Amino acid sequence: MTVPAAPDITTGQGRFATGESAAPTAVLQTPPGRGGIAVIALSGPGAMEILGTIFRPMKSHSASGEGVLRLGHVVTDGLVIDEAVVASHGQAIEINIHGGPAVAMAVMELLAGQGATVAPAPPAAPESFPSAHPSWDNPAIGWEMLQAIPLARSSLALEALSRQWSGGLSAVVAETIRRIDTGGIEPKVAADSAARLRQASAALPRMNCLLNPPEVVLAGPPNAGKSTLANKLVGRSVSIVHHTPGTTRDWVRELAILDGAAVWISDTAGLWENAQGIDAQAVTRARQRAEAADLVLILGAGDERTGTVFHAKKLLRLAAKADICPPVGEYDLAVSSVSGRGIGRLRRAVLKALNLADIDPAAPMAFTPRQASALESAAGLIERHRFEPAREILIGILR
Ligand SMILES: Nc1nc2c(ncn2[C@@H]2O[C@H](COP(=O)(O)OP(=O)(O)O)[C@@H](O)[C@H]2O)c(=O)[nH]1
Ligand SMILES: [Mg+2]
Repeated sequence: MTVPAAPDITTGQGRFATGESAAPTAVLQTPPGRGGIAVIALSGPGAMEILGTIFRPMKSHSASGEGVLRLGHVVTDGLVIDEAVVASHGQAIEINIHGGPAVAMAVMELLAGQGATVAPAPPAAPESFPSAHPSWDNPAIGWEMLQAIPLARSSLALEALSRQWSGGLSAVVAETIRRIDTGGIEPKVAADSAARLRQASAALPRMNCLLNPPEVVLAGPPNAGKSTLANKLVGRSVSIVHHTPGTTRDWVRELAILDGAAVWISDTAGLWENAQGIDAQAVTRARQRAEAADLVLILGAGDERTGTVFHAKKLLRLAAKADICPPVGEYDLAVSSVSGRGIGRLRRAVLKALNLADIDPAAPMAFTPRQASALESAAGLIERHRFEPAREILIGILR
């Protein structure tokens, strides 16, 4: 059994059923990545009631009225999600929140959870978005950022993308052009500039990992604690945990956010030998997923055998249930989903294995092949002191 899928706020699919036919509609009106303000329009019958469940006005702003601006907080379970300014015109309510896109998503999910129908945003008018950052005149990077933003599934990915536009990649390219223009490229400075451009280019695979969450598969014998660990890493119950071996027959895949970065976690049926019938099929599927995964976490508890041998791109061997089973044999990490032992280390080991550890979102990082290859070309030209053609290429990265 799995919990219902989280509402997809871009299509409105998978929202929770309310039993009512005419639910209010929530639309995220600002394109993601547009600075620190997002505007959500909530309208239709019942909109005010929904607003009442998520918005807590400041005491001085408690009086509502036609067109009155009210300052307050968006709250859930007593926790403040963001500061907001709310204006209402009849049943049409405008919610202005201050947080970036990730906060906007959280508020949209909250509204969906309260029964609002999430409607797609109106098509973005390209001219309405200032795709060039005022400091860098970089519309090409701004456009590529807008293309990539829908792929971002974590706040870290969003931040890394928007920082390349507002600094990072744009800044390193603009700074190199400035050095060339001021004629100050001595051999040492040229080498330094080239190295910085190459470093930004070499970051493309990491950006790809950030934007396309890698696949992590949990494998190991039945009852080793795979489903419990999957739930622990994802942060909520998605897999059934049961002491009866073989409970998870098919795989369950969920997005986990590990220290800010997104990875897919697949919980599989155990990889055990001599399985019969439907179990044999489940085992075959588990093995196929494990072989295709970017990383396999193979669990064994106590002296259990870690099961069938298979080929994995990367493997971490976990001694599971470390609270009750003293780790034995060869393993990389001892973990317990119950006591929490080793879980923080496991998160870091997973990120390290996937090249996602210690990402500084502000560091210059290419996020498209176009940027990466242009950076390489420009670096090569600068190393050979061919500054004019390098300058042309650098300008081309920005616009
Ligand atoms: N003490 C302890 N029990 C665990 C731990 N992880 C899982 N279990 C228990 O072991 C049993 C099997 O767990 P489950 O996650 O379903 O194993 P799976 O078959 O590998 O998916 C369940 O009764 C769990 O509650 C752990 O870290 N410590
Ligand atoms: Mg299981």
